[in-house]
Amino acid sequence: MELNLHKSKFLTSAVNAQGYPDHDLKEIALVGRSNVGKSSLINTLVNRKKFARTSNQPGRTQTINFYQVDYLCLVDLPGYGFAKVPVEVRHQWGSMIEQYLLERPNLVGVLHLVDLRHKPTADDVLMANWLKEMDMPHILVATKADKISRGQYQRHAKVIRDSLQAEPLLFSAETKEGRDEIWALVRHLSQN
Ligand SMILES: Nc1nc2c(ncn2[C@@H]2O[C@H](COP(=O)(O)OP(=O)(O)OP(=O)(O)O)[C@@H](O)[C@H]2O)c(=O)[nH]1
Ligand SMILES: [Mg+2]
Repeated sequence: MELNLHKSKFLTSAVNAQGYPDHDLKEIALVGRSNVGKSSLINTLVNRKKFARTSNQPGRTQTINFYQVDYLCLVDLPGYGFAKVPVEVRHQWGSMIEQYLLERPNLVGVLHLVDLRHKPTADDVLMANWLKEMDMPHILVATKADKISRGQYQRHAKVIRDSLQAEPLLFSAETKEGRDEIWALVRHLSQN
């Protein structure tokens, strides 16, 4: 079913289950390292520049943010693996993400974002394995494709494929490459 993007709105931010919205919407969550482009991807999906907060500073998104888009809900999670965040805060974020992914009944699928330019980190591998173990439907997205020349796409995609055992969908928030495919897959996930 097509989505009406005009029916997009920020719902709420939460740091624990008490703060999650009380609704029946199916949720698709975005996970990935800090600064990988989770919030930017949400903005690209809804065709708005400042819908989800983005920043050059890794660690911008520090809460779980819920965005309604018509009949479904996109969930922007804090990024993992940012070394400059104090270790206690990292543990807090880790448990925030984990609790959401493990316990949220509305969750029907996950977009796992990695940076097309870089070899996946140990945290990326952990997340990929965890999603598989949990049998969580998920889509692997390689972001910032505009920063790589097309001639190098396959070489970079192979590094990700070899490391995470999945084919990444290439995406750019700058050029909007991959946007329509992601929407099609997200709609598909929301039918689960
Ligand atoms: N060139 C380019 N820059 C991007 C792209 N996506 C995101 N960025 C930039 O990368 C930086 C981080 O983007 P965010 O969307 O805030 O990243 P995030 O994953 O939400 O980060 P946290 O909230 O810290 O976890 C910003 O400066 C964005 O403009 C992209 O596809 N291409
Ligand atoms: Mg963010």
